[in-house]
Amino acid sequence: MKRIEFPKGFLWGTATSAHQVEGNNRHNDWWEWEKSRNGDRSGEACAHYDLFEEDFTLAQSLHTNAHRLSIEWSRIEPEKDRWDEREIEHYRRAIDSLRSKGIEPIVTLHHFTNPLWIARSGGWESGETAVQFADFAGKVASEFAGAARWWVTINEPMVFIDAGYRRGHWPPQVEDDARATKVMRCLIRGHRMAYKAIHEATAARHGREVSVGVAKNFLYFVPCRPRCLKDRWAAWLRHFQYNRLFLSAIAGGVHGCEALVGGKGLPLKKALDFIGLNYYIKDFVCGERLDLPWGTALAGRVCTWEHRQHIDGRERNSLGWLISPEGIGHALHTLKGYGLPILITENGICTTDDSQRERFIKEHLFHVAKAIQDGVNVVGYTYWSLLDNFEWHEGFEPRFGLVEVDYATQKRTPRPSAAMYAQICRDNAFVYDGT
Ligand code: IFM
Repeated sequence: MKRIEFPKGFLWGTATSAHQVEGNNRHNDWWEWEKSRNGDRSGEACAHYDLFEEDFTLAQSLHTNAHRLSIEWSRIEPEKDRWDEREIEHYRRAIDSLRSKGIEPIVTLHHFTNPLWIARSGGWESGETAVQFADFAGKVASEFAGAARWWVTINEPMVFIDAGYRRGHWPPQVEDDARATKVMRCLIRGHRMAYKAIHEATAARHGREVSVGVAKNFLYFVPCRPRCLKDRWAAWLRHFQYNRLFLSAIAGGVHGCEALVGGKGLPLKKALDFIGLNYYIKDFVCGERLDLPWGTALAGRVCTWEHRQHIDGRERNSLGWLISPEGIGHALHTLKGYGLPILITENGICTTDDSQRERFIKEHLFHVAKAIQDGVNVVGYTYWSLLDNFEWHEGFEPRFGLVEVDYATQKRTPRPSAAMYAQICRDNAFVYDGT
């Protein structure tokens, strides 16, 4: 048994995203796409748009001091250059509600959904989208930066690219590496422009410092056959492309040079104040198709090699993802190289066995604490998710919440894991009985 302690001032929180919890986000591309497919539609979701006060009171009862939420672009700007003041007021109330409860808001600006007018004018394949996104970011920052210090521009850019433009199971359902590469460049540009816009707007309007980052999903890639050189090389390259390239293109310094191999013409100045880490799983990589020419492999494309997960009987979540707590330590040590504070913006599990969630949280936090002891500057942890919610194309079945949602009645019931997490948040420490 060990007592694991965290640094003073550590941020303990939960995370959600607008489309997954609010309900009735009618003006975005997901809403439109959901109409035409078999499967759950987001619909009312968790009715969090109306119930945010109750939900933030729950977050407060968990002794959290931070909460990550996203602002739905299609609500604020339902048509090009038309700002909806009522929706701005809604988010002002939500952010103020968090602050009044002693909970630091962490505001995400793009969490997978796009306003329909953006999607219809080319989405993130159009160079204009980065400009529009920066406008939105500047507008929102000028409204809320007095109340919010932490800003995440884009959530999980590589997931957005991979699911929407390479594997094609999310809108706009494209399966094309060249188009995926183009989207990656536009997202990098969008992040960089939004970074500048947020800083400019907050300095001008509020004269205060804010921290702007990206929420970067990190996969723990390991070679299928640890002794096979091809597999090891493939795992390293996949790590380079998936985990590092996007960050390197915005982190500046020597990492900018790394990004240069990913694409010509990327600007290399620093545009990142902290790194948001989203970590869930480990993935096995095999190198059978490592015959790709170098140029292709290093052109910044989303990787096209086969990679597969071993069916090796290890622990999985209810979606079949392979759980690997040590992977979060690996991610943190990798990210340490960027020399920026790291905020864990997502980590969580979908399961119907709540004791698995408790174990998951403690095991991951154990590795987080170990990394902090090794000198990694981790400033906070936000569990995904406060509530069960709409898990994109997987619908409502996966249960990620500390708090159970009955979708028929919208009744919230905190799970035992919520009480366990609350105790960790309150004590800034926990007793670990694992190995
Ligand atoms: O629900 C998602 C979230 O929107 C982004 N990160 C991963 C979560 C679980 O899949």
